Amino acid sequence: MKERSVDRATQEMLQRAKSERLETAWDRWELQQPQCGFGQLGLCCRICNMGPCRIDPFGRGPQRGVCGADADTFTARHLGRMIAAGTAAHSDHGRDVAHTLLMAAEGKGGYQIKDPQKLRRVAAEFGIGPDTQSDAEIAKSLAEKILAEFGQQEGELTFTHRAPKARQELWRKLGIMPRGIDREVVEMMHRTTMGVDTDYYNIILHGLRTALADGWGGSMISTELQDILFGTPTPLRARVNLGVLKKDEVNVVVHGHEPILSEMLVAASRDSELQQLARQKGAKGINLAGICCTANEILMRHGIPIAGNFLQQELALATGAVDAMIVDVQCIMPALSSLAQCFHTKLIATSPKAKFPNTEFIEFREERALEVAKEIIRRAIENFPNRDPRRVQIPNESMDLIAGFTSESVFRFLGGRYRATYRPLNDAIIDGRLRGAVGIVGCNNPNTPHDWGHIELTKELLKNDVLIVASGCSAIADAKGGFLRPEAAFEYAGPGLREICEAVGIPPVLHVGACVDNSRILITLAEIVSEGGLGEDFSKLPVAGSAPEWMSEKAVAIGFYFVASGALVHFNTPFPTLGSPRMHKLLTEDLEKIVGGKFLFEPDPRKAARAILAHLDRKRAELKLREPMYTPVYA
Ligand code: SF4
Ligand code: MSK
Repeated sequence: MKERSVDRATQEMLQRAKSERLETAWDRWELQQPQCGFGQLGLCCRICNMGPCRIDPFGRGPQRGVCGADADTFTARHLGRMIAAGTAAHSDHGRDVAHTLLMAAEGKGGYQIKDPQKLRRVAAEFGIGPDTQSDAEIAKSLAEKILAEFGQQEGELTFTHRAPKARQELWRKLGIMPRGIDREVVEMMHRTTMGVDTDYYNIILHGLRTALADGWGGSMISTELQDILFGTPTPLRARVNLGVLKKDEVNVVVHGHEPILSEMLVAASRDSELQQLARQKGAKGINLAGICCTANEILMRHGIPIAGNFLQQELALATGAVDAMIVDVQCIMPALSSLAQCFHTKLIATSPKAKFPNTEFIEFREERALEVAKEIIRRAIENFPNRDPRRVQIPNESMDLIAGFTSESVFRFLGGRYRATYRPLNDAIIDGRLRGAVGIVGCNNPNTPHDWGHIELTKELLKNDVLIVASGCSAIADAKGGFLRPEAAFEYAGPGLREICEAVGIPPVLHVGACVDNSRILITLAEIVSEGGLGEDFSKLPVAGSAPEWMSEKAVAIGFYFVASGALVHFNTPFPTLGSPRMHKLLTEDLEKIVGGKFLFEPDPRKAARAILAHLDRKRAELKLREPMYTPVYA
């Protein structure tokens, strides 16, 4: 099982799945081999009913679809639609949070404003004041203004004004400043339908604009409003991996993305009547744990343990110990419904946007949030006596971690308790103790050994004095690997990074949250630029991003908004665009001349680390910074 995952808990459960003939994503991936070459290269199109059309990559067959579209158009249209889908997912999440803020302001549902200071700070950016208004009045105006940004037809998204001035000017000059979130997504769908935009460059330019509407729009709205509603995270300790499931407690696993649901499940799981009911049913308590990004959300705010990342969702069920798995939206494998039926586990869907055949559905409504959450937990408790202890196998694997870093808490930590400033971070980069910083994010994918890409890339960068910020399933991989403990600085970091981690007591990998919280990385970069000494724009900074095991369309949108913001972004496997050499060159070379950022595709994490380090060193040289203090150590 080592070829499938580097994580021991996963290996153990895969062994179990094999012996009990339980099918997993890895088995289905193998059954799909060889995967469609046309699809991989982006050379199929089924946008209209004259197709599906294919282009022969060897030049012997057709080079155009029925309508005359060529490989450049095929690949650009497909990639544009991936960006639109990813942006739609993050942004629809943001819309739900804005709606919840409006309900909280109107006193409906059980939600409250947990960070009124942040509410006032963000409201001021939207021109809302004066401070004499009540929190509820401010929250109402803010929610209304933000909801209007989804349907805005002209103008600029407010959060784009957090970017450095030079970057905003560039976006305006290129015509890619996002106007309204829904508008950019709809326009991408329009442009890429049959017979509209066929210029690959023009399509990708709008792809950049659509992605910016995600990073500086939908995702940033999700993050900021969640902080206002549920509290801005502060660093805390917790545990991760399948070993957090308990033999003697009711195990409730929440999986998906929106903390509107998971926050209420946290409250319901602590309800004294339900705790008592659990004891009456023979359990010692209620153990809530998470999978994927919703796990990151409640980890950061409540220290709720994480059971695993994307590829562990089926394996959590395979422990036989999960009494209920509650899902909302995104990254939920359809296979869960049949797998749950092999055990006593109740799979409960909650969003009208995401129903699953043969699966219980309890609609989660914000108006009755706590009531619904309690009902869900009650069903899990009532299912506990149905658990067959002889079929329970929980791997004895879990790891300590510290999570909950935000642009605000990085600020406080690195600036010292009394001096809130990014100066020490900037100085560490300037004097070469830190070579730079890299955001490692994104998913798992059975096309790469599970967690291997995240862990190997992290190791290589840490030993070369690169500070890592991590989110999503990558942060969970690094947590399982032990990189989110302060001690990891002694085990893995180069001398410069170790010195900093030791002085301020932070791990060398900072967990910044869920996928939507990649917007925290954008905010942090904006703070670094405004602190001064490292150039006037993001594209000057010795920083980069990476999604070393990507799977989702959301990862494509994230990659594009970082590139549009001026960063080098590494993905392990290429986008489905290799069928067009011109598109590949645009993504990996030409974009840098246009927006300052570009893509790097490299499946080997060690080679990727070398390329990223070379990029950081090039940026340092351009800024005329000192040579890094310590000699590079390559694998
Ligand atoms: Fe074929 Fe053109 Fe229709 Fe695509 S849009 S399916 S290439 S005819
Ligand atoms: S959950 S998008 S697998 S990171 Fe956000 Fe993980 Fe990727 Fe889903």
